[in-house]
Order: sequence, then structure tokens, then C-alpha cells
Amino acid sequence: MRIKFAVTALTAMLLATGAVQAQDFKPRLVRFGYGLVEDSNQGRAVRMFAKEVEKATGGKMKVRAIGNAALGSDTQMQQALIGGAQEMMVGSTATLVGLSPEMAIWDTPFLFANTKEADAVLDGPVGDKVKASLEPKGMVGLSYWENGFRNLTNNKRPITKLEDLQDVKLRVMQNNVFLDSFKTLGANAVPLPFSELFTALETKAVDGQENPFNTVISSKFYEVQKYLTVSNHVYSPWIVTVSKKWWDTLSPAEKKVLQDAAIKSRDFERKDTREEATKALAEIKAKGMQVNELPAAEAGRMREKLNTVNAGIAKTVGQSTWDSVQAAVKQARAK
Ligand code: TK8
Repeated sequence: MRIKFAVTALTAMLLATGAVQAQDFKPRLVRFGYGLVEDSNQGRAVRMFAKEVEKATGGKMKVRAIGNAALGSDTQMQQALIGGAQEMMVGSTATLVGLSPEMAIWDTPFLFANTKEADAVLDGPVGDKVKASLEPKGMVGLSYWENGFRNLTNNKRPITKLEDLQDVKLRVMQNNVFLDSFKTLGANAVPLPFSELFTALETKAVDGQENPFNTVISSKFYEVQKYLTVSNHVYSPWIVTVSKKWWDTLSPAEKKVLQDAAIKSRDFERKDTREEATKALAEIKAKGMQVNELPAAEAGRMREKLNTVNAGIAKTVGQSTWDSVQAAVKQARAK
């Protein structure tokens, strides 16, 4: 009797608090694509996301994590999401600029000085606003993950000053801000999808690239690159996105599971990425790369040159987005 009462009371309580019921979840398969290898910060976080979703739906929603760009490059996967042929992905915000110009704000060179500023701005109102710009384009943005501060690698020479970039054939993401930035700095910038990058470096089709330490390790760029220059020239976010077509077929409970898992996996991913990054430089050196720091004065000269790019970004994203991001950075910096 007592037990029966307790069970009934518990059920009533769960219903009253709006706790979700098993029937809120339909059997579903989520194909979740990403570009890096399975053994990377990106791969680990996608697997964590998958576990969370399966747990929260009692196994009804299955997430198939598909890495290594096996479902295509970032831009190919975006098209699959828009068309409804794929449910989810995580990739660079930079490759979304063609669809959603506001995303170019995150490509502003030297925008954030540290991860504290990045988190505050990306997770704040202006980050949400930029994320929401994807919806009319057929994608729903759930959370920003950390790709990280980007650093230069190449086979020509250590980059110790601005002039050293001269004539370095440098792979950049498929994005006009990156293209303009590195052209402005004197490099011979070539846009290429990430999925073609290792081969391009190996065959010497390009001399160099720029990515966070974590990626230099997980993608084994140290096997095909001699010099690494710590430049931290820009912070790159990744963004977790869902096909809007598919999203619109989900129940509110299913949407909530995905949204919650996107936040949990974001927190896991940032922590994991930062831990890995602190150890990465030692590992990169141990793998035989020659590492140098870009002197602050040279970073300053690059920054100065890139002011012309900033004007273009403000135009692309709209002055109000530019201003609100600048204000949010200022606020985060003051804290
Ligand atoms: C992975 C890419 C990668 C990015 C790049 O798909 O392309 O250089 O940094 O992380 O999104």
C-alpha cells in the first residue's frame, strides 16, 4: 500500500514537473558528421554527445558519429543538412560564411585575447543572435565548441616577422575573410577544404596551413610540416548544427534532449580541448617540429595591416553586429 502510494506520488510529481515520458521519443537515427579523425577533440565530444542523447531517450534516438569527413567536407555536409539528407554536423563557423554572412564576425583577426572572452561572447546574446542567422538558411545552431586559437605551420621558414609570410603558399579555409587576411599579410593564400589538406601538404601542393595545436597533433601535420609559429592570430569556434528540415519533425522533448546534450558536450569539449592544448606544444616539439613564438611587436604589425580587413568584415556582418561584438568583448575583458 505504502509503496503503491509512493509510486503514484512519484508519477504525479514527474508529470507535474513536466518530466518527459518515453512516448515523447520516436525511434530515430541521427547521422552526425564531422571533419577531424575519430581520435581528436572533435571526435571525443561527438561521442560524448551521442551517449548523452541515447541515455536521455532510453536508446530511442541513436546517434551515429561519422568522422574524418566521410560524409563530406564542411560545406558538403552543410548542403546535406539543408536538403535533409543528413541530420547533424559539427564544423567550422568559417565555412558557413557563404550561407550566413554574419558568421564572418568570428573570423576577425585577434578578436579574442583568451578563451574566457571567447566563451563569454559566444555563449552570450550576440553569439546567440549570430547562431540564429542560420535558421532561415535551413540549419539550426545548437552550441559553439572550441576549435581554438590558430597557429601557423609551414615548410619554407620559421615566421619570425611579417615579411616571412611573403610567398608562402598557405592553405586557408574556404572563406573570404581568411583569404583576404593572408593575402593582405603577403602570403599566397589558397582556399581548400580541410579534408584535402593533409594530402596537399604531403604532395607540397601548398607550403603551409594554420590551425590550433590540437589539430596539428590529431591530423598528424607534424609528419608533413617542419615549422610551427605560435601566432594565435584568430580564435576559431566550431558550431553544432542540425538540419532545420529534420528539426521541424521533432517533438519538443526531442529538441530539448538535443539542445541539452549540445551544451553538455560543449562544456566537455572545451575542457578536453584546453587540457590537450596545454600539453600539445611539448608533443609537437617531441615530434620534431621547430617551434618559435611570433614576437609581440610582429603580431602588432600584422594586426595593423589587418585593419583594412576589419572594415570589410564590419560591412559583411552589418555594423550593428560588429558593434555589439566589440562591446561584448570589451565587457568580457573588463571582468
Ligand atoms: C574540420 C575543419 C577544421 C578547420 C579547418 O572540418 O578547416 O582548418 O579548422 O577544424 O572545420
